[in-house]
Amino acid sequence: MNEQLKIIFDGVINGDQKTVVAGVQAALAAGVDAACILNEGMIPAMSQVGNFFECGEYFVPEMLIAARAMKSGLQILRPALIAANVQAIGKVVIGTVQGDLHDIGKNLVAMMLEGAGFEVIDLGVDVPPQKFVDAIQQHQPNFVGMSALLTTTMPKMKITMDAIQTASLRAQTKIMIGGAPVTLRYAQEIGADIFAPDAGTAARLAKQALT
Ligand code: B1M
Repeated sequence: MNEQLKIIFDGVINGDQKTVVAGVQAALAAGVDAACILNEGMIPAMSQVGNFFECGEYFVPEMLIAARAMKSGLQILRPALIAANVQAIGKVVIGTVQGDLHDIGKNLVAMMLEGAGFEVIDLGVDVPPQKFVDAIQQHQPNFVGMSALLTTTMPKMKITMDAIQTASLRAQTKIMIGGAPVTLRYAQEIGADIFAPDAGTAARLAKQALT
């Protein structure tokens, strides 16, 4: 990895927003390819952050500041990526299910997915089943991600899946679910394709499921 990419890589891992922004600006000014900055500097850094989180070396605050640094860097990089016509590796529609206002975990998952190279359409919180259906029709995502933090809102995952099925959209999109009360067993019970216990795993499994 060249010195400029290493600065960006370390900046994301350390959650150092200023270093990442300055690093991306410097790399672009030096003529480093935007896709290379993304694919060889920023995405591997965010994937390392995910690994640290999965193995308990990083906790939520470290992941949040790393994701914020990544987002700031992406803002600088985005115009260059668009100009270079760099395609996202896939598209995800994500939201917290109806009746549920918790979004910290869902936002982390969205940021990790973005960090992994996905285009993320975030529907926010308290998302009714029909809004997921409409978003699938509009955006044609590879995945739909649902988050729930309350045992009382978990059943909305199944209701949303049923609405997706009724709209004949189930075959074209994989469904990933997660959130503190959600388990692999529940995911299997309702027929979701992917369960992820944390944001790092969510990004890793989403990437795996594309291949
Ligand atoms: Co609420 N809340 N809350 N709350 N809240 C919990 C969840 C609770 C466990 C607290 C408790 O009683 N011990 C409890 C639920 C109990 C239950 O259902 N059995 C609870 C309750 C009861 C409530 C209210 C009903 C309280 C009330 O008003 N009486 C109310 C409900 C409001 C509503 O949603 N309708 C309520 C409100 C709130 C606040 C608004 C105050 C606030 C939310 C702020 C916000 O999100 N913007 C809040 C908070 C902060 C919490 C706790 C303290 C923290 C949740 C959190 O952000 N965790 C929580 C207690 C706790 O967890 N210790 C609690 C950090 C976050 C990073 O983790 O969301 O699990 P998490 O996300 C992880 C994974 O689960 C996974 O990846 C993330 C990162 O690793 N993941 C996914 C999440 N979504 C995923 C999706 C995926 C894949 C992985 O694929 C798509």
